Order: sequence, then C-alpha cells, then structure tokens
Amino acid sequence: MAVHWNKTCKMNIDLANEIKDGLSSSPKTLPSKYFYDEKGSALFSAIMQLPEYYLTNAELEIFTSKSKILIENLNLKKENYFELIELGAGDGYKTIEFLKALTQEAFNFSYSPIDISYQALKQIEQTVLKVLPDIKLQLQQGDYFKTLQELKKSSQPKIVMFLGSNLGNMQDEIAHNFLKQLSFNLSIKDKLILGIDLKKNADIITPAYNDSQGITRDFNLNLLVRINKELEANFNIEQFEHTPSYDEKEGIAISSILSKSKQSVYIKAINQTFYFDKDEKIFTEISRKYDDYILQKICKNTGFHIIHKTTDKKSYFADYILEKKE
Ligand code: AVJ
Repeated sequence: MAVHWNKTCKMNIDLANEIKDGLSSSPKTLPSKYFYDEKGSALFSAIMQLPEYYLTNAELEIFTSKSKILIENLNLKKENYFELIELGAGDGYKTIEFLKALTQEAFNFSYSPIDISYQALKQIEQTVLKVLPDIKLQLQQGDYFKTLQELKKSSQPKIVMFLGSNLGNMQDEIAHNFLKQLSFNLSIKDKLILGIDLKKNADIITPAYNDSQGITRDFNLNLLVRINKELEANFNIEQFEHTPSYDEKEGIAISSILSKSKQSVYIKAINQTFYFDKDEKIFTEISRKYDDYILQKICKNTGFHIIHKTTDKKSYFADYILEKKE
C-alpha cells in the first residue's frame, strides 16, 4: 500500500495563485476544491449525515440495492483483472457496498481511491480494510484533474468511479472537457460509473444547501478560515454571510458568501489587499442538477457513451455507466 504525497508547499502556491485570481475577478470567486482541508472534510462528512442532504442516502440506496445490476451492466469477465479507480473518493462509504458486491462475486480487481484530502484517504483505508481485509488497495493523494494522465501508465482494463455528483461542481463546458480528458486517458471498453444528482423540485434542493443546523454555512465560510490560516489573511468571518440560492430554470444550486459591510481584507501570502462592497458576493460553488438530455449534451464528442442508468426509488439521484467507445 502506498500514499503518493503532493508536496504541501506546492499546494500552497496553487492555493495562493488561485485565490488571488478568484478575488481579482469580477464577480469574485473562490474555487470549491479548496473546501476540503481537514476541517472542511469533517464538515462535509457531517453534511452527508444531514437529513436535508438527500444525495448521499439516495446514492447509498443505489449501491446497497443495485450493485448487482450495475455489475451486470459493466460486462466484466471474472477471469480478467481490472483496476477500479475512484476520483474524489471522500469517505468511500457508498463505494464499500459496491466493493462488497464485487468481492462476493469473486471478481479480480484492485481499488485505488484518489482524493485531495489525506484525512479522507486514511479514513477510507480504515473502513475498507475492516470490511474487506484482503482487498488490493492503493491510496493516491492529489487533485484528480492532475492525476488523470497517470491512468495511462497502466494498460490494465479500468473502471473509473466518479460519484456523489462531484461533476456538478463544474460548469457544463468544464465537465465536458473533464470527461474528454478522462476518456483520452482510458482505453476502448473502459467504463465510467458516474453518480449525478437529478433535477427536481426546488423545495427539496434548497434545504440541502441551507440546512437548519448551519453545517453547510460553516462549510462554506470555512474557506475564509482556511485562507486566514494558510495564507495569513485577516477575513473577519462575522462580517460575511452564507447566501445559497437555487436557479430552478437552469437546475443549478449556487453557493456564495456575502460581504455584510464595505470592508477590506489583507492577504499576507499574496501581499495584497482586496476590497469588498456591502452586499458584494463571492461565488464559491455551483452544484449542477442533471437530466438525460443535459448529460448527453455534456458527453457528446468525449468518446463516452451512456450504456446504463439506474436511480434510487424516488428518482432523486442516478448512477450512469458510460463506456469509452471511440
Ligand atoms: C461534494 C460537490 C457533491 O455540491 O452537493 C455539499 C458539496 N456543497 N453542500 C455538492 C456540497 C454544499 C457537494 N459535492
């Protein structure tokens, strides 16, 4: 078992540059991938337990009750070894159900979770090995955008998993480019299991991003706490507010942070002061909701074709199987 480290100092240079770019643009933005420091990963785990955050339970239901159907539709041969690679694995909780089903049916595979958070990986290692002590496990720490090229290094058949509607954090064009790049680094017949949240009534989606306990607020504002810590900035967190919204027509939940007053913030690591107007918003995250039509549009000319779709009972969430065909 091996963990590949991203040099911490290099991470901070990326962080500083991207935060500088984001806060210099109009409107101001901050990249959602930086939510996941130790505190942020813990807050996201808490979000997944919230009654309002239906996504996790819906996808867990799919993997608990439909792993067999997914496996059938992957068209695997028991005698052929394959690599199961999970991008942005988080706590791996849902995946374990799938791993159990594969193991029960005696498939020959290794499991490589990739995550930006070291804590998350250690957690997966613990939980997976407890349930499946004999599994071949290879942890990889890093930004999955950057680890895509590494896929080419092995010529084994691959099944990539990208669950939890992580794709939804990308604008459609970026999602398209991401799938294209992923497909480019795979071989014909390799598959992608893509878990995405489906379009539905705003009354269900809105509370998922604005829970009554304020965990999602803390998760969003933690980005400022992180910048304070890692880039020696002086955001006064009290002067900012979590302001989520949902664009029902587009099917996009938007997280933002609003400046409660006219204020300035100095970031020492960048040696720059940033100015905020009263009620100015910093956009931190989009969470796209999909239907077949939107997914088909995103997949067009990526090399991936949809070959299977399965949903939870309420049809809140779907796991698709995409195959690389050209
Ligand atoms: C992990 C990206 C799928 O967008 O629903 C949860 C992150 N943000 N609550 C999502 C998140 C606010 C989550 N994803």
